[in-house]
Amino acid sequence: MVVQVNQRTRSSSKTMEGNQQRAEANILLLGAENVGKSALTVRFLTRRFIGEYGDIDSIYSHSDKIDGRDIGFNIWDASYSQGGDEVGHIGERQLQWADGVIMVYSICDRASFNVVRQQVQRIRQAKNKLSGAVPIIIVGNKRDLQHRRTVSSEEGRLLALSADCGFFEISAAETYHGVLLVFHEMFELIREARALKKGTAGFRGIVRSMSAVFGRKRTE
Ligand SMILES: Nc1nc2c(ncn2[C@@H]2O[C@H](COP(=O)(O)OP(=O)(O)O)[C@@H](O)[C@H]2O)c(=O)[nH]1
Ligand SMILES: [Mg+2]
Repeated sequence: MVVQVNQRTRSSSKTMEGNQQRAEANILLLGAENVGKSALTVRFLTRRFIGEYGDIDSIYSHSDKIDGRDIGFNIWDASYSQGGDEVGHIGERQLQWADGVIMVYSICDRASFNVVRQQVQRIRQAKNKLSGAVPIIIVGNKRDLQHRRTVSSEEGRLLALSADCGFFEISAAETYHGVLLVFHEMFELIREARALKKGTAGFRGIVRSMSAVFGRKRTE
């Protein structure tokens, strides 16, 4: 695991656009404390679940291959306490850096679901057009703790639909596969968003932009 102490610049991802050999994606993890943001990150980086994690705001770099293409993931595991007193605060610097945002809550912690709701609204209502359109995936974590569930899958899915976000319920503790799916889907959404911006969207991208115009939401 490589810990990047210094923040990477946003331009690093831009210089890679269009290059079929290697692409970079800056992914920001947001959500309340104790929901499993670090567990998700470490699972993706090492395939392991180690149980306890510090609360350090860090950016990690990780290389992966998707469809034979090298992808450089830069993952910002944001510390919630950084936001000060304001609930659901998101730093401007974080949003400028991010190509995509993964918002995590725990299915047994309703307060953490409310934090995600607030953060999604904040991003979608942002005056800055760029952050208003940033791809977001909402993740309900700790799926293994069904007996302590207080947030239903439907509530999570509805929130995602209403704000045009992806949605997954996973257990970082139990499986690597679900975590991998989240990051790979995030990369796919980032790729589509870049193509849309450049006017070279594929079929999926066109369907997405039509959905935005006619208000039909994605269900996947
Ligand atoms: N049962 C269960 N516990 C988890 C899961 N993911 C994380 N945890 C635990 O929840 C606590 C908080 O996790 P952490 O990743 O530090 O949360 P963060 O504050 O959002 O970064 C730790 O004790 C983890 O072991 C999960 O999927 N299932
Ligand atoms: Mg953490």
